[in-house]
Amino acid sequence: MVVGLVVTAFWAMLPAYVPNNAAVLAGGGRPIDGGRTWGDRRLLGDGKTWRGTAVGTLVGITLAAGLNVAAAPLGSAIGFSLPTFPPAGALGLAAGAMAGDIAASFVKRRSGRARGAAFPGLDQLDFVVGAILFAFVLAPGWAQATFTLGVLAVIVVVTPVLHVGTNIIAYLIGAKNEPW
Ligand code: CTP
Ligand code: MG
Ligand code: K
Repeated sequence: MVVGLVVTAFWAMLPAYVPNNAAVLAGGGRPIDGGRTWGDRRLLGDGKTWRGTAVGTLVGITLAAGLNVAAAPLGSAIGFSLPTFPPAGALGLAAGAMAGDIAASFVKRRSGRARGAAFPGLDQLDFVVGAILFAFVLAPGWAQATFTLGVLAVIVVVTPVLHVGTNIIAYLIGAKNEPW
């Protein structure tokens, strides 16, 4: 029962988890804010780029398409029914994850944090809130059926653990500048 919830939650959130990591690997180039400032601070900073955002979103959508193919055979092999992703749901999760992370950078700059500074709590959940919000806007029926209260509860607990773990690995292999 609980294992089923965890498996479903993890699977349903994969198109939101992977874009962040893809953006880290693809990052660089022109910043989204074009270097603009508000007061004496950047709007978003050099850590939010067009390339990272575009690649992250595309990787998330592509991953969702792959998961759609794997859901039935893998699900019956492990004995769980794994959700599939309609195009609007996949777009919502991937683009929403990127948007949540971008919104968090705006909050970080406004609160005086430099690029790369940690903001515990926000760092681990910004993309989750963005992804689920966008999914509910773009694919409401699917999102309601997929993100039940139980699944949402698991996501809020499990995501920070996964996020911290992934970022430490990304830091250790040299893909990320900070271990958060
Ligand atoms: N990245 C990107 N575009 C995005 C998100 C991330 O290019 N939309 C890349 C950048 O190279 C960024 C790296 O991934 O430096 C790490 O992402 P993140 O930790 O989110 O950014 P920070 O550099 O820490 O900047 P911020 O403080 O604004 O979060
Ligand atoms: Mg960072
Ligand atoms: K971030």
